[in-house]
Amino acid sequence: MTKPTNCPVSDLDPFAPDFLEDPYHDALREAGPVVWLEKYDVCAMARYQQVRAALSDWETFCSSRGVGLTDFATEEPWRTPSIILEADPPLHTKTRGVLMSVLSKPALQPLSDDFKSTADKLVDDLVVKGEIDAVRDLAEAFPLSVFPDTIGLRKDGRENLLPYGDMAFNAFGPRNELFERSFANAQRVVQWITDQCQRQALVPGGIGERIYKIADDGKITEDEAALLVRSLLTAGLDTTIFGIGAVLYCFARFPDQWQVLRENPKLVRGAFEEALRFVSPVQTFMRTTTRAVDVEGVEISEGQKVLLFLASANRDPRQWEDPDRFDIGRRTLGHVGFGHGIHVCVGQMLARLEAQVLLTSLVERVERIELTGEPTWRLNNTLHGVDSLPVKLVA
Ligand code: OVP
Repeated sequence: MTKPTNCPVSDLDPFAPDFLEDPYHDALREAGPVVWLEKYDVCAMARYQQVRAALSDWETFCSSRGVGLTDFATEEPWRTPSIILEADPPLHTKTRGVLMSVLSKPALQPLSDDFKSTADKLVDDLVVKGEIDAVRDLAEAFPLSVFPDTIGLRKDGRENLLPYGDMAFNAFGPRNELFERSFANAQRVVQWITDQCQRQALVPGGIGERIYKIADDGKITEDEAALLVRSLLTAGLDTTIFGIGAVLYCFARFPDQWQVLRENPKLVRGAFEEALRFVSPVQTFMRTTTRAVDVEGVEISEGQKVLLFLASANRDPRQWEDPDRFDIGRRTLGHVGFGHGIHVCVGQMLARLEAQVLLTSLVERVERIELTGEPTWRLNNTLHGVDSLPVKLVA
């Protein structure tokens, strides 16, 4: 692909380690509404308004050619494309409807009491321990103890879930060192995931079984049911772990905000949304243009990959007042941490349920979350979040 005329050029590598550690990209955002990344021959947008507009216009900025660097029209994807993430209407409309029906707020409501008692027990034990790693012990432990059962996965082999998520999110980026490292055991991990998506592998009573029942009703095929279960296993765990990690990181770093929440526990919902805006666990997604399109005077040609910086848009001072401040009382409506438009996160109700339940258990029991060491970041070509977060929970 060739650079559009009058488009500023950047030699930044958004998939290099230093960039991935600090992905809010003032430089990229301020360079212009569209920036050409010469390292990858892609257009980038990092301003709120353009990111949101591109996500809204799925007819021009399509997903069916992949939402990573690989252009499915000309290159082989690493796996059968997702029939929801990497699809456009009308296929997307059908598959989205299926996942909506099993992931809507009313559909998930029956899970909340169970989730709450699991969270209460987890937090009770951690408060006794006092000094913990909030990533391992909370952000990972809680989703791992509720999500696989919610889907209906068997107990053995679950250690493959996180490596698979890491692979899938790295695969949206270039074949750099991060990518290669996460694909070390690819064959074994992919095989396990593929096997768990089959009807006979799923435990009755879970969301997986419900998707297959929708196939029985004739709305989708059995093969499509398997691919939709695969979508849940790909997108449902790492993202939530990074999201919960984000909110715990924010409270450890900004203890005054924890006191605000302690005084008004109703703010748990707003707190999670603000952490998603502030940290943006999913940093980037791409689209491919289906036609030539003018964006703020820059003519982008057909078939062009466009990299959208969700993290940067969520810190755009054109949109947010004092964007680098974590403020749980802020109006977060319109943040693009879950994306926007027809592909906006279909699992957001489940993510919110998990995060809010866990935060509620914490706020009921923990007076202070004290940082006891420097957090470390886990690097991934798409995801951004804490890898370790040493804290002391003070009852
Ligand atoms: C964040 C997402 C991410 C990765 C994979 C899939 C969805 C999928 O559908 O497989 S959404």
